[in-house]
Amino acid sequence: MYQTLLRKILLPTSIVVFTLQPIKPLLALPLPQNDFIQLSESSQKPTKPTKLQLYGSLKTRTPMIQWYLEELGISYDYISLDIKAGEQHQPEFLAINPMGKVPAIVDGDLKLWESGAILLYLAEKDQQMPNLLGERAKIAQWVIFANSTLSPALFTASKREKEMPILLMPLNQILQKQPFLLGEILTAGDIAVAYYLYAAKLLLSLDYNQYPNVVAYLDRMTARTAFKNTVGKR
Ligand SMILES: N[C@@H](CCC(=O)N[C@@H](CS)C(=O)NCC(=O)O)C(=O)O
Repeated sequence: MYQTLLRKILLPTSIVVFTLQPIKPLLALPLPQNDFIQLSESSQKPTKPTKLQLYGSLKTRTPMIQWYLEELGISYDYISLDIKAGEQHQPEFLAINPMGKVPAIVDGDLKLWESGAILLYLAEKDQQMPNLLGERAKIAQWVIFANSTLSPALFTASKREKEMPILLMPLNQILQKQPFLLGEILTAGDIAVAYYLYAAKLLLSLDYNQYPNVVAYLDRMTARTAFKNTVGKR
């Protein structure tokens, strides 16, 4: 019986154990470098990290995006398009934004246009968005308000007189209580709203003197270093 046990179980096991022993340290060794190179060349292309690219033009909404990129400390390459010469309608740019409008960004595989969407993307990218769905929606609310309600109200002559008090009075009340639109912290919503308030003041010589908290807000926003390095320079 012992002989059978020795022959059937112990002997084969010990052969396996002893045969594997010298191999074990070999398994722990890294593969030779060349093997790694061949492996990665044949199975997957090495991905080169690329810098975010911003396509834009000076007298457009592009500086608003530059302002936020600067606030967040995100480095980027700027590709300037000559809007007057129609470079935004060239096939190279239409492949990025088929609508032929600036600003637009390319970030890795992502091509994104619409200034509001870009601001919200940058906030997400830089982990500036709160965890709570409702709080994230509030930031989107202000960005969309700036683009689709405030900007047309300020820049459309026929709307301005009627719309300005309707929008600026509540804005003035909100800014009486807090330094930024959503409280103590600057968000992408502040960049969008302050940008349009500033642009309308500059381009149309609007004054907001009836709304002192809006004036103080705009003074605070335009005193920021990131603003001075971008929008303020144009
Ligand atoms: N709602 C868009 C507006 C984009 C837009 O109209 N961009 C203008 C410059 S601010 C443009 O590219 N104009 C050139 C053209 O229309 O050919 C956004 O916020 O990005």
